[in-house]
This record gives sequence, C-alpha cells and structure tokens, in this order.
Amino acid sequence: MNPEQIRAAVQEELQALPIIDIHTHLFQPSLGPIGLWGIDELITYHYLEAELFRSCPITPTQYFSMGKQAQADLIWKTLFIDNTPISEATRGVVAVLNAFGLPTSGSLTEARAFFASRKLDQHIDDVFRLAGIDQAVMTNDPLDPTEVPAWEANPATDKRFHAVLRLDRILNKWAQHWEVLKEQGYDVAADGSGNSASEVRRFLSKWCDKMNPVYMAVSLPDTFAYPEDSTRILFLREAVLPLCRERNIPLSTMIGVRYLVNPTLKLAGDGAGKSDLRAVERMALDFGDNRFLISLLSRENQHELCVYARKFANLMPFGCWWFLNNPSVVEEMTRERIEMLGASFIPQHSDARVLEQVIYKWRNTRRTLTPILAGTFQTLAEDGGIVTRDAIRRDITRMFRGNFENFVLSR
Ligand code: FIX
Ligand code: ZN
Repeated sequence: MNPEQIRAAVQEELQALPIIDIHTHLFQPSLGPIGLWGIDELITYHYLEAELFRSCPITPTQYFSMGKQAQADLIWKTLFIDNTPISEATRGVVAVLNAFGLPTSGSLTEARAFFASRKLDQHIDDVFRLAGIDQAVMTNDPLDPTEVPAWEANPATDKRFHAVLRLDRILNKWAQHWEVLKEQGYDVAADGSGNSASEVRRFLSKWCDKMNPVYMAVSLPDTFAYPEDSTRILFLREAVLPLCRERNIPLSTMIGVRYLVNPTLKLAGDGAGKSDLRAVERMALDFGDNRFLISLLSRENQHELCVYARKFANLMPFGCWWFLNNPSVVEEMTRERIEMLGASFIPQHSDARVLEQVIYKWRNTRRTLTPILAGTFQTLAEDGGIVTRDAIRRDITRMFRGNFENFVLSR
C-alpha cells in the first residue's frame, strides 16, 4: 500500500469500527432519571462552567443560585455568542448541534424543542450510532444516595452499558462514610480497626453481586502513596485487591487529582498534579496477580507510565484523561504510547458526563488519531514492513476493543 492508500485505510477502518467507551459517567436508562442528556446539560457541563467565569463577571455563588436553563442561557451567550466557541469543550457543543442538523448559533429554542421531543432509549441508540460506539462503561457509586435506590430495585441490564463499582467514598472519604456502612450493619470503625477491612470486603462483595461490575475504579490524589499507613491502603490491600482477584476483574486507578483547588467551582473546581509513580511500581509488583487499568492526570507522568507499562504487563494504560483530552496532548501521548507499547494499550475513553458528548469526543479522537496511526503504518512501510488493510484493522480493533475485552471482559 502506498502512503495515501494507508492513510485512507486507517481513516476508513477507524471510522467503521464500533468502539467500546471504557470510562464514562453515563447511566443505563433502567437506573432512572440520573443520566444527563440534552442541550441544557451539554451547555452547563462543568468544563464550560469553569470557562464561563473567565469571560463573565458573575461569581460562582451567583451562578449556582440560578436555575439550569438560566445557567445555560448565560453560558451560551457568553461563550458561544459574545465569544467564538474555539475551546475544546465549547466546540464540542457546536459539533453535537451540527450532528443533529440544529443551529449552531443564535437562539437555543429549536435545540431545546428537538431534545425535548426525543425518547431516551431511541435517542441513546441514535447517539451511540453517531458517535461510533456500541458500549459505554458507567461509573456506579454504592454510596451515592441518588443511585443506590435504583440498584436496590434490581434494574434491567442493558447490553449497551457495563457497570463499574466506584470506590472513592470508601478509599478517599472513609471519615465521612464509615458510619453509613455502620448503619447498614457492617462492623466498621473510623480508624479501620477491628473487622473493618473484612467488613468493607463484605460490603463490596454484596455490591459486586448487585452490579456485576466489569472492573472496580477509584480516582486518587496526586499525593497517592503506596505503601502507606492509612485506611486507603489497608482497604486496598485487605479488601479491594483480594476481591478483584476473587471476581477476576481489574482495578482502575485514575491518579493525579488535586481535589477542589477552588471549592467555589464545585465539580469544576478540581485541578491536576504530578504523581510519584513509585506507588504504581510497588503496587504492580506486590499485586502481580491483579490487573490494573491506569490513567494519570498529569501530562508530566505520561512518558514514565509508558516505561512502567513495559515493565509490568498487568498495567493497562488507558485514555487521555480530563485535562489531557485535548488534541495537542492526545497527539503527544498517543505517539509515545505507540512507540513504546505498540498496540498494547487503550488510546482513549470519553469520560462523557452528558450522553451526547460521546458524539464530539469520539469524533475528535478519530480526527486526531487518524494521522498518527496513518503515520505509524506509513513509517513501517518506508522501513520495509508489510502493511495490509487486515493488519491495520487488526491493530485498530485491538486498541479500541480487543485490549478491553481481553484485559477486562473475557478473563
Ligand atoms: O474521577 C473521574 O471519573 C473524573 O473523570 C471526573 O471526576 C471528572 O469530573 C470528569 O468528568 C473529567 O472528565
Ligand atoms: Zn471520569
């Protein structure tokens, strides 16, 4: 194949492949009205809230006292009318409106009427088709009072969605949540003493039975350390990792968050920090029978993560997380991952919080990765390698489906 044929093959195969979106904040409809979708949720995405305050004199306190539609009207006027939507997150809303043939400027009236007319279940099918995904992995919190009742009602499974057991309130906020478990009859203590670890395992095991998660997940601060004398490490060692081995599922560690660096911004208030990856090194070594999906929030940690993934096959780097999900950084991360890991990593997840975001997030991924993947195969051909469309399809399928299916689903 000549360079142009290679580029065309990469573009066609990447466009045709139904991708598995391995980390989102979307919800299957059977969990009730907790899933976010529609134009007002798209415009009030916390990424855009953070950008609003840079271009509008309103204070966060004033903004958060407004109703959802008024908030959306203010963000729309500020970031889409009075300014040009050139940031990644503002352009994303434009791309979603365009995908549905809706006006991308002026009034929101037509867009609001369109989304109000949609029936959610069919809308999900339409959105997934437009995004080119066939499955989305959720984030499910067994201590979130808005989600727990839906699980207690034994919701119908949905082949489009997979559950994930999220551990942040256990591993990062034990002081605020140990009494919730106590009230549910678990013999736990604030300091993790006594039967706390075995009881946390019993609690998580019950939720594994209820959710059937494909993995467990936790976001961790940039200061994450292992080993460490803390309830976090006690529960990781004595409850979470043994249970992951028993259930044969990975643990997803997303490391590098500086939580609420500006608390007034609420969900938009988190920042990013460089982590000491010796904690990852020691966990991968100490828990060699566990598998770890891993995504880091600092750009400065990405190259060393590739080195660690070369040392430990039980590490699966995934995605360009959160503040990294911008073409300039995605390009650098994907190039160094291919150079050091070949096709043995998962290039992207959407982290979508609002259903229709998968349309622009996966459009961006395909647009950014096509020239990178094409260049990879073209360089191989220049060096005498045999490049076929079957090989291109195989490697793209491995990166965007196979690695997840083999590392997570099929073990
Ligand atoms: O911890 C996480 O799953 C993060 O992705 C979220 O907390 C974050 O707010 C987000 O949605 C980033 O894209
Ligand atoms: Zn997330």
